[in-house]
Amino acid sequence: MTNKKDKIIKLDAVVVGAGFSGLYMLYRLREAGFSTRVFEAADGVGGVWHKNRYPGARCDNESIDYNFTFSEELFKEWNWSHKFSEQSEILDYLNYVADKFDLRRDIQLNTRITAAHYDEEINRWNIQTDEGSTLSAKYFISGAGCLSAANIPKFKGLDSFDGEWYHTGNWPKEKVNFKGKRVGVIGTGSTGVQLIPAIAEEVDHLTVFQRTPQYSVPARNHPYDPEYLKQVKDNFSEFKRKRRYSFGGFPNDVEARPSALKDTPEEREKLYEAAWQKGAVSSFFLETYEDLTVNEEANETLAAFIRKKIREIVKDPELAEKLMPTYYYGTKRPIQDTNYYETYNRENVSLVDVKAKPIVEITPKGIRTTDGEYELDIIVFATGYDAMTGSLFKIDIRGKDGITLKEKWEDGEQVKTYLGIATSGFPNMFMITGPESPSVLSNVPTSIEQHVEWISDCIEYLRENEMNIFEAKEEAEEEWSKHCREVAEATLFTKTDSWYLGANVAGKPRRFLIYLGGVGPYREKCSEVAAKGYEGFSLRSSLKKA
Ligand code: N01
Repeated sequence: MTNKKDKIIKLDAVVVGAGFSGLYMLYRLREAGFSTRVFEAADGVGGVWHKNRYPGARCDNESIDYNFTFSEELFKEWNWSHKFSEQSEILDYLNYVADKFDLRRDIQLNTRITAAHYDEEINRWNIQTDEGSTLSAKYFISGAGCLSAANIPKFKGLDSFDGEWYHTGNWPKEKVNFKGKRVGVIGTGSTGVQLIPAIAEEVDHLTVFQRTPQYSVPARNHPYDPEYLKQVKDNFSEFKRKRRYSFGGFPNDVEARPSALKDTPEEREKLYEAAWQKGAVSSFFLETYEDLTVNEEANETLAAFIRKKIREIVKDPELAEKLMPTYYYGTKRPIQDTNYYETYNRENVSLVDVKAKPIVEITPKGIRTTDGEYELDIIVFATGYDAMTGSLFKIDIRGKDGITLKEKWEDGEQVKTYLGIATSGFPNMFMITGPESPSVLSNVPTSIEQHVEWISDCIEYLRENEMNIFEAKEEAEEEWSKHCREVAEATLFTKTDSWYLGANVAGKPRRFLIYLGGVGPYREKCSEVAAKGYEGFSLRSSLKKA
């Protein structure tokens, strides 16, 4: 019998992760004739949508916008039930995609890639998996996602807890029974805000441990009108074009008014109130006026409007004050909800301000803050992710001279990429929605499609031109990183502690790793680079053919 460890599997491309990115990457590369295999640590396809099964999980982008457009047939035959679909429906969709395009035969589930080392001698990536396989690939492509490495704060004593605990990003498949239980939720980001109302009715008592009060706006989710879906589908080409060239990757860019400060308070109120009543994708509020993310005073007009709404909804004025957000609206991920603030009017829900009275430890019985001990049966960590770089750093990635990605990015003074797609010193490695691309500040499937198409075109170009080394040039990434920082620093985004900056993870260097120049302009820049023979990248041929 051959020992798995002795057998080296040779492939053109190895792709990490079977979410939106990995599925489409596999489809494109296979269509182009490259031997490709996707490795997925979970026991099913779907990426974050496979793992985020917590109660209340649903998409907070509009369903018809949040899907693939590479296949008109797929787009037209899939019917979303609601404006904001729940997790199980998105997971069904991704499974449907995997089956429709016969992708499963090249996806290896239950297998984590643990290491990927570039061998300069032979110009190949040596890749190890946790079940002992060794692979040799020309191209190493990460579709690991920006928000997949769970952030579980290192509270003292977690191991001693006698009850059950869960992180929302690794939710079990079996139903968690909250009935009659005293439940503590740590975290009030997009996830906590979805989860809290969804479990409040079932639990005996819910204690929310809040560090930063959040702005949230009503989603007003509803079943889709089939007539509306038909209209969108009938205009597929226009829908796709708009999505690709818009600022945020959505098909309907809103016509923002120039400045919140140029309208009268009454005009502003009318605009904000209309958005509040309509319910919308939360980022829509930022599109009411052009200066909301760059001007503190303008931002305050919207922040004050939402604070007023919180005071109207929450009946206990003292509690309402505890829920009052103070940061610049939109500089943490905008949130939308169904009955979030209303949930605090329930008798069985209480709020603990852990900024004022921090969590000291987890005890066998529950959570101890500086104010006392809260006895709990279940603790839910809705504490988010080690975003942007966490999923890459979970793999031991080494480029030229054995330098690890972590050494290059974290021990160096700055993460540096060219276009968020590649980084110097790591030839033939590509990142789908990598750091310094629009990624999480865009409609993510739009950005994934753009990167996947750019990467597969690039790999085809290398084949056609008989080249086998592709690498970002240091000077190009230097310039791009500087540009990314300058764009971000001209906004209010860098003035708030958020996961965009890595501020949610203790000890993580504070860097803004998302390109804020807009999806459309970014796409044009990437296309221009490709049209100029991949300017800013070094394309060459190794002596030994890979
Ligand atoms: O994570 P978060 P999330 N002690 O980082 C708190 C996407 N998403 O899972 O704000 C106490 O936003 C932390 O407090 P603070 C979406 O992009 C998409 O909610 O850092 N509290 C915060 O309240 C989203 O933005 C969908 O002070 C601690 C919370 O935990 C992203 O995922 C749905 C703490 C974490 O909030 C992440 O959202 C859901 C500590 N030590 C999520 N550490 C869609 O529908 C952290 N917190 C597409």
